[in-house]
Amino acid sequence: MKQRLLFLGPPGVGKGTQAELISKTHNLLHLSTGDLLRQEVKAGSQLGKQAEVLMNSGELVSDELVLSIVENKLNTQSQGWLLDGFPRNVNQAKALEDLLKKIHQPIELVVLLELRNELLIERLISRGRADDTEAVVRHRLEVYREKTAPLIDFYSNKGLLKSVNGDGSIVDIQNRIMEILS
Ligand code: B4P
Repeated sequence: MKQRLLFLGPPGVGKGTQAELISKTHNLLHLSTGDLLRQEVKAGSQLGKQAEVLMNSGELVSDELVLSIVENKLNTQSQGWLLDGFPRNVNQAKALEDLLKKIHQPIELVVLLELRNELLIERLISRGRADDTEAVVRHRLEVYREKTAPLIDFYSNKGLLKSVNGDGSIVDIQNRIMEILS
């Protein structure tokens, strides 16, 4: 069973939903940079204040800020982990590679969740978070295509990537992911 996983895909595809389920059933540390940033925003920290403006406009938060969060969590980690929503661009992916080399914990599998734009927009707008208005969602999708989608080739070229259809019930998608983890 694969123990060091990365979930990749556009906003609203269900990365967070599936990551939570799979990390529980497989006893992995679930590390969502989105959740960690939202915690900082809620706590009103300096970091949270910087992140909030960017998140609410659909932009990515700075690499420096996100990397400091992830490094702290992974450095002390001995069990398996599931990274959800990180890395978000090639620079973050390269920094992660360096960090994982240092701690001798290479990625075992990158799961790419896929879904067409109309369904992504529908799901996010009905969720209704502060960054889920239609205009912001459309911008987040553009940011994804431009900055995050290049990671598909990045990981595919390393032979690490498997795609999963993100259309269907939560349980169906969970089963599809379980199949490729064994
Ligand atoms: P994230 O928190 O990562 O959120 P997301 O991509 O919008 O959502 P996700 O794909 O996890 O969808 P979910 O399961 O929730 O990012 C938010 C922001 O944080 C970014 O825009 C950025 O500003 C910042 N950020 C985060 N990481 C960063 C990084 N590394 N670098 C820089 N900035 C970063 O599902 C969406 C909805 O669909 C939910 O309502 C869910 O209930 C529903 N759903 C899920 N599965 C479904 C299904 N099968 N059928 C129907 N509905 C479903």
